[in-house]
Amino acid sequence: MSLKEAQLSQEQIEFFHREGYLVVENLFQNDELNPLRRELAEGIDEKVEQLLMDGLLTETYPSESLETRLVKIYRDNEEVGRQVMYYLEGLGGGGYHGQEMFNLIRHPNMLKLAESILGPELVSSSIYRLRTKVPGDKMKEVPWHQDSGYFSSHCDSHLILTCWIPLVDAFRENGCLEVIPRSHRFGIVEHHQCSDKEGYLLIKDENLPESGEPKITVEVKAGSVLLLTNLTAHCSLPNRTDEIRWSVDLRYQSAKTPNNVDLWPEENPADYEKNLQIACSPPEADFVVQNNRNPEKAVDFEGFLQRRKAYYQHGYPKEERWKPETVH
Ligand SMILES: O=C(O)CCC(=O)C(=O)O
Repeated sequence: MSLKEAQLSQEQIEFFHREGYLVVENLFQNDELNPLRRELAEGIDEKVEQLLMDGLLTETYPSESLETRLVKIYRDNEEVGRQVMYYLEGLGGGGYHGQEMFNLIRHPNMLKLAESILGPELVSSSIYRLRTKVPGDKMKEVPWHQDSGYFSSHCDSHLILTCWIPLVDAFRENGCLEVIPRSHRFGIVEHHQCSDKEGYLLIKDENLPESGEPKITVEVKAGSVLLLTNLTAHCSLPNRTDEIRWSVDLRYQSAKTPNNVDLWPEENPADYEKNLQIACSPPEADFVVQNNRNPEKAVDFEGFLQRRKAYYQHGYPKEERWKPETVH
């Protein structure tokens, strides 16, 4: 898609605000996602090589595709398969920070699309995730939630745009997302911590926002993008195929909304308090991706790595938002 076409139409913008989601078809030519796919395949190579040297695996399946190689490794030894996955994803899913991930976050079509909804001054955050959805892995079935459930409460009234980008065609059988249209109109609802999936929150069925709309299964082709608001209730289905459903979810917000782009973590109590009050996800680094008045403020790859590293090393706590009543 050309840059001009990546600009959403008025009709698309109205649909997004009314329904709380929007699928933007063919934002990328399929080969535009290949550099990231290649980089991920190289990451798998690297880790597999290391595990081989450590004597932890014998068969490495070098001729398998990105969709199938890890599945084979998992089937031989789940623990080893998880090591490869966590090497890429990081434990919380937000660890991946290769050059091609950054290139996707800064892709002109992504910025144009985000600008259509959020305006020209754009901040992105490290609350982006790489999802390696291995067939049958229950940990990869994400329960019903609103993204705001994971963010600080002072950001509930601000729009944080989730851009869910499958790297392969995503459909019901391989675990695409389900969404409740118009559910973003009811504010934040109560979330609980999942006891069988550490780190995940869920909305109990009886607390799901009653928009009157039936939930829908949103199938998205590789190259297309699903947009969600931070209050849109959604979940992801099980992967019942033999291949991995790879995807990334990126997040953008207007530079006018709370963010920590000007704050560098220091052992300074004033900054500590300030970050808790301003950032929507205090442990994670926000960074400027587009500033038309001061283009030099947008980070380059080195700046992106530097900010991520500084926040990772500092380890800011999050708001304790939901009481630790656990639900399966
Ligand atoms: O990709 C998935 O399976 C879940 C994604 C999700 O829940 C999110 O992006 O908030």
